[in-house]
Amino acid sequence: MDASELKRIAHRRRLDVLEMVKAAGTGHIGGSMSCMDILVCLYYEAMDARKILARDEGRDRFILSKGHCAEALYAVYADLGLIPKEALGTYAAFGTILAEHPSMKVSGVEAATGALGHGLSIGVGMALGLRADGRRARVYVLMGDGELAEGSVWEAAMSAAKYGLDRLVAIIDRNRLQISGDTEDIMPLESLPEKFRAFGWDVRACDGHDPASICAALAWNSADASGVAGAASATGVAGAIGAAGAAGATGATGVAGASGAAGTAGVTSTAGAIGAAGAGRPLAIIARTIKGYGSKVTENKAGWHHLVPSDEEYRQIKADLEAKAG
Ligand SMILES: Cc1ncc(C[n+]2csc(CCOP(=O)(O)OP(=O)(O)O)c2C)c(N)n1
Ligand SMILES: [Mg+2]
Repeated sequence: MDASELKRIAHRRRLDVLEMVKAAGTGHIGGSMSCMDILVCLYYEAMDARKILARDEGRDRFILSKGHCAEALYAVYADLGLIPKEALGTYAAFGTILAEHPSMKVSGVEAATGALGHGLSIGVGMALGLRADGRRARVYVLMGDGELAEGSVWEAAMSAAKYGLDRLVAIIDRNRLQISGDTEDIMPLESLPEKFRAFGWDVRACDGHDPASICAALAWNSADASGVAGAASATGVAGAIGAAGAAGATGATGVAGASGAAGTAGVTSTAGAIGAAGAGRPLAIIARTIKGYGSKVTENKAGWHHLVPSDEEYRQIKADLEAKAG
């Protein structure tokens, strides 16, 4: 699908989110709007939606670790036909299955989330299970950047590298805001790419509101992705970890010796290596986003993490999104 169509689809799904939150009188507009382009690129491009609809055992798995943004996921599910469109009107209502955080009662949901910091561990388990079953399916985990303050994320990151889970992809919605303010004030994350590399991961960066950029980062073997990956991840440190791990070297000499060659090789071959079975490194994609994306009313304002628009704000946000949705 072409990038401008993906972009329009994402804006239409943002309109669905707006309707859900306004009707329910609750919801997480900020984080839902920031991750929508990523969700659309995953479900309409990167993953095989037909296999997901058929619950095929070989389907790719997606885990919304930032489960507070369930309404964004429901909007995509309804459009794909996983749940009926009319069900969106029951979002967060008493007795609904479309609760404010996703549960496995909802067709398509692979893991119940909402308590932050667990999705990556679940993804590690799924990736191990799929590999044990001889399946080549991929596991994608979407996390918020504030969520990365949870220590369990880094335990999972270590184990993903230890087990060489090269079909596991962590996507970070890097909107730089969490519930009460700037991530760098609350719990500084930078340098995030270096943290993931130090944990033995490949790292790519993308513009989380540009479908072409997101899809390039999600691509497994394309030349584009290779460029992104090379630019983002080829350092002596990453190379050293990969090479030393592969060789079983633990001594300082082994790491230092591996650093130059492996670091250089990473520049050209990282994306290819990710696609190849047994290459051994999980992939982190850091998607630069804007919280509340789509309307000046909501963009980049921490308060919109969990606010409900007034009637006037609702009209303005709707007009802004409609102008972009086409
Ligand atoms: C374990 C846990 N602690 C606290 C919360 C409350 N909480 C819900 S959302 C949120 C902020 C999340 O920020 P971020 O991960 O950056 O999400 P986004 O900006 O994408 O909405 C917090 C602290 C939670 N859901 N789970
Ligand atoms: Mg955030």
